[in-house]
Amino acid sequence: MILIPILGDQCSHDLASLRDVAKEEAVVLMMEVAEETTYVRHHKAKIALILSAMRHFAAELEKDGWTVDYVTLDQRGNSGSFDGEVERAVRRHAVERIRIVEAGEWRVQKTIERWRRRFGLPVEIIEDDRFFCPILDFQTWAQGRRELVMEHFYREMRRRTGLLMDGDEPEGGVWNLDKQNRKPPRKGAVYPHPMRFTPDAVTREVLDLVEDHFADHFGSIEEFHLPITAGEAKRALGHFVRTALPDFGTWQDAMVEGERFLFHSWLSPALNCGLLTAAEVCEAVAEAYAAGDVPLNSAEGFIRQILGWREYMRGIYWLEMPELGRANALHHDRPLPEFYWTGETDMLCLRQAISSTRDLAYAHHIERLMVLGNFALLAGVDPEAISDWFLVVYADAYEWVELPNVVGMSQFADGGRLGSKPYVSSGAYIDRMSDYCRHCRYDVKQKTGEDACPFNALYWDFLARHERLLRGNHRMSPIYRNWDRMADEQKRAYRTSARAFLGTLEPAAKGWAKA
Ligand code: FAD
Ligand code: DLZ
Ligand code: SF4
Repeated sequence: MILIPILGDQCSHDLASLRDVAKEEAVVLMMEVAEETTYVRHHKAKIALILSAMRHFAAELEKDGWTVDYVTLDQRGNSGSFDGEVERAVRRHAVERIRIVEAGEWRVQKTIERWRRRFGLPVEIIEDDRFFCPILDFQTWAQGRRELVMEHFYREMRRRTGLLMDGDEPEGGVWNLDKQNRKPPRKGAVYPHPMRFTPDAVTREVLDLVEDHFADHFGSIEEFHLPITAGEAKRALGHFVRTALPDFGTWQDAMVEGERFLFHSWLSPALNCGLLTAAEVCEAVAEAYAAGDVPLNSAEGFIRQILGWREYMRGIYWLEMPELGRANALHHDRPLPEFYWTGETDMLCLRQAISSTRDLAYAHHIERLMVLGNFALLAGVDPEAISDWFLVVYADAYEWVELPNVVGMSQFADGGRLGSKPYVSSGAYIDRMSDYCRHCRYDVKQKTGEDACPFNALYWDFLARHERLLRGNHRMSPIYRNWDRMADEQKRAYRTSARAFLGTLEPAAKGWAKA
């Protein structure tokens, strides 16, 4: 018998381990295990999504003729770990070999690599071809390059896949239309909403289980409406392409009070647990463009997120692990402020992003980068603490995509290997790209003092603190020239204001992210 363990983020019917195997010679093993539900104390919605998707996927496989050995979280004898459950399954079935698709996370991959020795059985670890770029291909691309520029990687991927290509040339004659994609919110705009799915009996049972077992985890599941089967995810994709994609590009960076999604897709939870493949999503977008339903700036902007950023982040993760998990180039050591968990802060932009995160396990990209990440970086929060937070709170968070985004892109903790400069801004950027500041208790126009937007003083204080490292960066030098022109008194006022504000931050209680 061949044992085919399928992990929670591998709920894909075309999974490589299910190909070229006779169904009658195989047992599929799916395991709900405590180790995965609590290695960080995930948002309740993320646990609900994974367990419900796994249960639905197992039922679909059985319908399709596979024998599935499904271990539920509450099952008697559940050992609580992948190791323990594979060991029990090896004893239950006459297993001759194990066949598994490589794990998404480094920690789990290391576990799988020990199985051959542990169980004394052949273990076939198969490449995860749901990604466009195999891990080894990325490593070959990265070899010998001093800078790993995403845009260069992306162009190579466009050529390789033929997506939005006109022969050897990019569709429309340019590779990247981002210049058209930075518009602030438009007054009176009406935003579509991602498709919502009413929980069925299986999902309702999982939601009850989550409330029972994980009551003290962060977040709410009252608004749980995510797609949990491939069929639902496909409908959500179609709905997005019709209703939001045409405007996705232009308002990609905008933020609006009370609007959680704007023109974003909210497809990442389905994509990352395997209900949708990256190819399926990119092809749907390219087809909509070819049919004339979507402008090029939106189609290109969206495809770049998946074919470019998503693949690039995965490549970086496997290139840089395990060191990436410990990176702290700026030597930041401030504990995460408690308000990241409670939402109790007067800063409206942060309150908005945190309430969306709590209620939906979602915040869109620019909130993650320029509000939540920006604040943590300016305040000097320990990258591991903010990374744990990001891994806990989003339904799409798996370490392979979370860590490079947080530690690399957002916190500059890799010293600039991933991004050529830190993503930092004062309140002016948030004011330009949102309508938040109008209703905030702080004044975004004031530079220093108790009523001034905290981002303003924190921004200059950050630049002053890290002058030695950052002044030489050619993309930062115009900013340092502004600093140089500033009167000493002004500089001192910024630094005093920043220190006073930082002194008010309550450190997070222990136990939110990890037991
Ligand atoms: P859309 O705006 O609709 O974008 C479409 C798709 O592009 C997304 O579904 C996603 O698959 C992909 N994408 C876009 N940007 C990125 C990116 N930078 N890296 C990888 N894929 C990208 N994404 C995750 O999937 N998991 C995470 O844990 C995660 N953590 C992040 C942490 C920080 C600090 C930052 C700045 C970004 C993070 N991202 C993460 C990337 C991005 O913010 C999310 O993919 C996106 O917000 C998901 O929402 P959406 O599906 O509505 O995206
Ligand atoms: C995220 C998650 C959770 C919460 N629970 C499970 C689980 O019980 N069983 C399982 O197979 N997978 C789960 N996952 C997803 C895994 O963490 C994910 O598949 C691995 O981290 C990938 O390496
Ligand atoms: Fe955020 Fe500052 Fe604007 Fe308030 S004033 S919403 S803290 S950027």
